[in-house]
Amino acid sequence: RILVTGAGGQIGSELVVKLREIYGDANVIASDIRVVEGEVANGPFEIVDVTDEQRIYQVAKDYQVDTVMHLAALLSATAEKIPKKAWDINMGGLMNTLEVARELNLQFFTPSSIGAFGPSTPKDNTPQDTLQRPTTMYGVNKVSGELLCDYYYERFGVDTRGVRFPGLISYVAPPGGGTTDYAVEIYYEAIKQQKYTSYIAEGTYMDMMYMPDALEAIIQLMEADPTKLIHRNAFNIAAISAEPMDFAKAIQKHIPQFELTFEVDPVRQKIADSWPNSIDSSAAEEEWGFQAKYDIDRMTKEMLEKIAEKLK
Ligand code: VAH
Repeated sequence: RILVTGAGGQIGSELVVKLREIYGDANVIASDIRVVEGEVANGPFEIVDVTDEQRIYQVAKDYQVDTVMHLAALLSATAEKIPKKAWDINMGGLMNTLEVARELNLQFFTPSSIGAFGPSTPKDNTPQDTLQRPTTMYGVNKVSGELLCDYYYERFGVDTRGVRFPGLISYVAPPGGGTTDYAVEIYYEAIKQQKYTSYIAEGTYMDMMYMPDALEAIIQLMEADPTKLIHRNAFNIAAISAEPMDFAKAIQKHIPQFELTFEVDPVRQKIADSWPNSIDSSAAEEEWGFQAKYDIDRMTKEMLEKIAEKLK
């Protein structure tokens, strides 16, 4: 049985559905700080505030879970607005969930991010093992989280595993308070108004990934043979290195009149500028067979079709 925290978020809302398809509804317990609508509600659900360790322990014990996928967190732009609260939730929640995993001997997944890299990290084809001096609270949380998860593996033998997610693009639940959210908004605005004003400047490359590839990566990593894993927290995974104009060009193949303009948000631009342009995922490919399936054209076709359906 699997407990998912942050099940109402951008990743959680789709991961829970996919896990239930694979392992059965009753075997995937969704949890979040507030009640969640939609498909996630079609199976076991519990209110869990990850800053309450006892509550996490109780739910994990009651359902006799053997795995926890910890997704509850504040994303980069939100974390910059409320850094102390971001630390309390992102690090306090992680420590609490790791402690429960240690006490109940649970397999453990939590995502890191390209946000775990900083301005002094090599920007192109960022290596798996490299300098990580992030300059955002979110980045500090992610690099600390990677170290904490590796510590719990080395010190207590907790089977912790993680991936450094690029900006994730999906049409089910919107991201909340991320820097890469423009790459989701652009598709909704393309359908609604055939135009979008990007808060990230032209020419700003970041690694992006379509949600189906992200979900596949989580499941593949968690099912990987542990004797093959040289790294654990966390693996670089990459799919699409793109700047706003790349999305515009891909959209214009379907909506020729689509127009992209720019009104840069200095706060989120600063965050984006501190992150890599592209990352190297060879360690994940070699150690557990990671392979992204969606490029920007295949993702764009599907995103526009699904959002058009959703907004009917
Ligand atoms: C964010 N979507 O923008 C998240 C992610 C790499 C970006 O961490 O904060």
